[in-house]
Amino acid sequence: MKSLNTLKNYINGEWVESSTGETFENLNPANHRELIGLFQKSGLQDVNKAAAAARQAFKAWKNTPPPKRGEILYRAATLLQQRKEALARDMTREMGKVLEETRGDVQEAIDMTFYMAGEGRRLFGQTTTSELPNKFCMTIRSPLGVCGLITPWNFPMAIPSWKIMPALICGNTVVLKPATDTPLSSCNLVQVLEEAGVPAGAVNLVTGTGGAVGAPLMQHADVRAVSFTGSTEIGRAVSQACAPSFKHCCLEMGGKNVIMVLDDANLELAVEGAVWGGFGTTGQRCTAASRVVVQKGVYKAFLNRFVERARALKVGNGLDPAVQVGPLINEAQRQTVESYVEIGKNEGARLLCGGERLTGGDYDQGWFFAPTIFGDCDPQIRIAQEEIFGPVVSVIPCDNLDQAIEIGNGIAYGLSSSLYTRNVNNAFTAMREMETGIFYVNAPTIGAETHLPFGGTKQTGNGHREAATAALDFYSEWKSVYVDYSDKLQRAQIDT
Ligand code: UN1
Repeated sequence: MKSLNTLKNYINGEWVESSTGETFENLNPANHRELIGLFQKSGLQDVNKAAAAARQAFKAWKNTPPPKRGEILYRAATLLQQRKEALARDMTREMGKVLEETRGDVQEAIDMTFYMAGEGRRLFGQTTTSELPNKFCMTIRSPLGVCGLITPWNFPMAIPSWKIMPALICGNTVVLKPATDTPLSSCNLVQVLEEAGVPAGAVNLVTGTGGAVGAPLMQHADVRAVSFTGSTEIGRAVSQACAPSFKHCCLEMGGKNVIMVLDDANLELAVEGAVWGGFGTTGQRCTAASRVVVQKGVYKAFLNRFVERARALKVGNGLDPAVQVGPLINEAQRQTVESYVEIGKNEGARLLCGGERLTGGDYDQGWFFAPTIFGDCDPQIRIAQEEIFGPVVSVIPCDNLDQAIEIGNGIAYGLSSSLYTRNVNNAFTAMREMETGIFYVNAPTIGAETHLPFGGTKQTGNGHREAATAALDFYSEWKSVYVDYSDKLQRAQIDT
């Protein structure tokens, strides 16, 4: 059942083939006999063309009044709303997560696009006083120029929108390099932006590998800022590529997020949260709750209930409304997950459910893996320390809140964490002590909203935040403006 749908790059307002003349296949992870489409296997020349188009378009776009830029984004958000169902279906086919979740992914893009459209009438700076008479001081936001955006496959539309929309509203132009596993959703998003009236060159899309497209993009002399979401390992390379020319660089990398459950928690709610946080999106979220730390008084009861719920999850093709957990993104990812299961077993963790690929019938056509729980984990073992990016949760016992916090913070990452408790003192103590960029009380570690800053500490990020007005701080620079209307030379710090 092969379709010959060939999708193109979008450069300078036109859909064009890559200079290499080559394409790559995008397969459905739930059924790898289904070809989603052929996509351009681009190279250096395509990056150069896209960066040149973005540079060319920059001046007119930056001088377009921000409310007008906002109107275009508003139209794009409306188009996304109208097409939500079709876009979600395309996304489930190329990425695998269940339809309910891909609808959520498109919704996140809609939310971000409306949010940033509204920013077109704000983009607030400050007015302030001067130490000298008849002098006025203010700050304004200036765009940076061409932004290179490199996005992952797990949120194929939401994450590109987190980067494109704030970049555009601030007056930048962009070149997007989407993940090779999910280029269709990026094509769909860029098509919407084209129809909404984004001028030629302001948004460019180049598909292909990280090595052939991502690397030259982050090194390109005309690119002033790079925003990357992906692994900590690649993030480090992005940071190094940006350093020699001082490109601004926003990195959103790994996570090893924790749910902490205290004896005084609503246990059923905590179990439900751990199931959604650990196995939602098949565990393929940087915010996934891959560790659960449980206080001893409820440890056994929690574990029994958690395993029971995980065993009952229906794994399959995400287009089937009865399915709760889709496949992994590709065979390489499945092998990674499998190897971590072996590591966990060898480290002495107790495998309580799952731990194996699913086979037989339709399972043989996809990259399916059973929801997996390890109990009685030592917090220091590799499966409790390293990001797996799959449906594997390590459960760790603890004595009290202090110990839970110590274990929770005892990792290299700092994206998201959560505490289940009915005690307000415990909640506020953990809120203060957790070293993560996102913290939840009585909710799992996933599900951030677009009007709050998104990002993490330690090896998760490099100090920037996406979403909310925090994103504007990355995609613009402050310009401090002094207007002297005294009609004479006034010297700051001297003519006091
Ligand atoms: C990611 O996994 O890279 O907070 C992003 C969440 C989603 C975004 C996750 N809104 O889980």
